[in-house]
Amino acid sequence: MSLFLEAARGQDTARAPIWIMRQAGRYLSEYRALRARYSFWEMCRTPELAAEVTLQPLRRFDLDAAILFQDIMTPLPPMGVEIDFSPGPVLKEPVRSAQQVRALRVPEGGEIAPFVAEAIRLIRAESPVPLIGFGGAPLTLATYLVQGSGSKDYDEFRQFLRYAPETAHALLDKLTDLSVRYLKVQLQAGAQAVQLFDSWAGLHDARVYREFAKPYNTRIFEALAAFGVPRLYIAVGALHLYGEIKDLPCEVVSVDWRVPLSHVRPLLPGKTLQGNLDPAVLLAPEGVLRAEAERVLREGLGGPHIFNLGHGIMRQTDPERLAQLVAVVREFDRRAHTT
Ligand code: 1CP
Repeated sequence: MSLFLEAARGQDTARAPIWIMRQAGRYLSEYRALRARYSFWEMCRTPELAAEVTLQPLRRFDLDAAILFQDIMTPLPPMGVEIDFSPGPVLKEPVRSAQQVRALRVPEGGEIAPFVAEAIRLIRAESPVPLIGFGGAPLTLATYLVQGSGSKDYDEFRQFLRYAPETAHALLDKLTDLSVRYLKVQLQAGAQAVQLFDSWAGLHDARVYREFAKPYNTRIFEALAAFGVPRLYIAVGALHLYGEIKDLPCEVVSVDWRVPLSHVRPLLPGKTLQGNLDPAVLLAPEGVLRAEAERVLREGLGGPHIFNLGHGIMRQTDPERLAQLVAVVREFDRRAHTT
């Protein structure tokens, strides 16, 4: 079995496997070259292009997992919403009324994104390492649908949860059904793990998380249990929510850079920890990069650890720096450091 899958299933491996959030993307010249010729949606919706971009970072770096090239917004247009990228998602018309929520369709799995299933088959035929499928968590998808675009503090969305809680639940319920169908399609096509991105969950207090996030995330993870693949979860800036997140039926929790892994370990009993180098460290000189990466590796001892960044890699990152990071992680023998 691969090191990534072993660690994701809870083994304290001799070396920490490594993959990088947003490892396919604009910091790579070969990505930018393709992107100059195709729109972002064209790249997502053409299986050969999506597979090619997924494989690009694996050709350059000795990574232990691949992540499907798509966006968290991929399954939403078939519900009846129009989304552009500039560069983040922008809704033509934000979804805010009960009537708009009622009008959203929940398509059958086969209708949602047939190009994704095909891309996964192409990737599996080529990739030397396991493939992680992914989706956006319902609360985070709803954040974009209601707010209408990226935002600093998503005030419209936070207001919506208070003014229209019933509409919010109706929306989250549909997004949950959609996500279960979409993620099942990915697993049936050959994805070997799934990560649920709850990027904006950290905006909310624990009470809001308990009401609007936890039951839906739980439903998704439970619906996928029968596949027996590792289920990964990330919420950014969410230390105050770990008392809830610890109960999610998933094997791995990805931690952002704000807190050392050793501090989080007792808060998430039984989970594999993933993370948590600050992506900004990849912009620092080589000596700083090594010292900070080794610190994260030491903090990750004492339980299963998958090395990653605390959030997505920045587009101004020099790919050479990522190669150095992979070398540092591969050299670090966790057994030699465990007393
Ligand atoms: O112009 C371009 O080339 C588009 C840039 C881009 C890319 C490369 C976007 C728009 N999405 C992606 C791909 C993507 N998105 C991946 C690919 C796989 C990989 O990691 O290699 C993944 C996993 C995502 C997931 C995603 N999209 C998240 C969750 C992860 C996170 O960063 O928290 C979120 C929040 C999005 C929304 C989104 N899509 C694109 C951007 C720039 C953003 C975020 C900015 C915003 O909120 O406005």
